[in-house]
Amino acid sequence: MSLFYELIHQYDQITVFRHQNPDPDALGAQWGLVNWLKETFPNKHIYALGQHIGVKPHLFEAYDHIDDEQVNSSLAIILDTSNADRIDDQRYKTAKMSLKIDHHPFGENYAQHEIVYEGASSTCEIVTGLIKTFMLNEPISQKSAKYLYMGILTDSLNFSTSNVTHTTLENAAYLAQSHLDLPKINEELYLIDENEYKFVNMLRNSAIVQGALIYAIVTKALVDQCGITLNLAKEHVNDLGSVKEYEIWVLFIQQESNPSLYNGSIRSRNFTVNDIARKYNGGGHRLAAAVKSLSLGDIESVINDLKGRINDQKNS
Ligand SMILES: [Mn+2]
Repeated sequence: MSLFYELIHQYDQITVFRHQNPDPDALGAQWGLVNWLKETFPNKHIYALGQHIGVKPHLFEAYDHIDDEQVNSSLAIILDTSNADRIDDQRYKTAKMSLKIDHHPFGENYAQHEIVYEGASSTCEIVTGLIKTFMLNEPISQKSAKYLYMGILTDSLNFSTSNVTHTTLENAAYLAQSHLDLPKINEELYLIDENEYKFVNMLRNSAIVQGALIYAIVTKALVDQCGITLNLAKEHVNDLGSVKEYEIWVLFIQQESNPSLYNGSIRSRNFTVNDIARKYNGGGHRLAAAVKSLSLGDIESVINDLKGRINDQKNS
């Protein structure tokens, strides 16, 4: 804990990074931390780095464009990212000092210092805990609190995943003290438009069920037909979940840059899936993992491995 404060006190220039194709946890942690640092240390220079924007860019802010020298002299804080390759802006390497804050398992040691809690339901939960201790439980600004709350809410699927603990709820309650408009945050995050609605219907209709496994392969042609993007389609993996009979659900999405390859998101309530994901250029959390750059043949192998996992556990 004290590591975080010592590092922050030591550096007047702080650069904040997160992973590529950011989800609301990566973005919420980044913008929550950046705003809180700016508010708390008005004399320091704080920068948010990255190129990729999330699927709801209007909910977050515009990145800083800074030159290499400014990165060199900074403390780099890298959020929600377990492997170095996935960091959006590789200049984190040139920073004077680096600190990783994350909740993903099986990480790589790319930073000089680490604050990693695999048990945390989100990176925002960890960042909130650090800030809460620093603030001696005094509330932070509504703006910073809202960003952090969005990450806690989305990564924990509205406080429903197995890694939600009293700490998750305490940290969310701490943020709620900043007069958050909770129904409005829910609307901003979860209301979908008609195009997305059309997509979800098509997704559910085209999904393939094999025993307790359900999966769908989403092509560019399909999303074009619905008027949405491949990136947005990926956010809908859990539209295949919450069915009692399906233990594992998987969404494969065609790559924009190489249409013969697909990325996938694998989810389960009970069955470990990240060890299988690691065999297919991926990884992630025990019950929520991703695979990358798969041919249709690879997809078949992933499906077989996942079916094997279901059979093994049912027989054991
Ligand atoms: Mn996360």
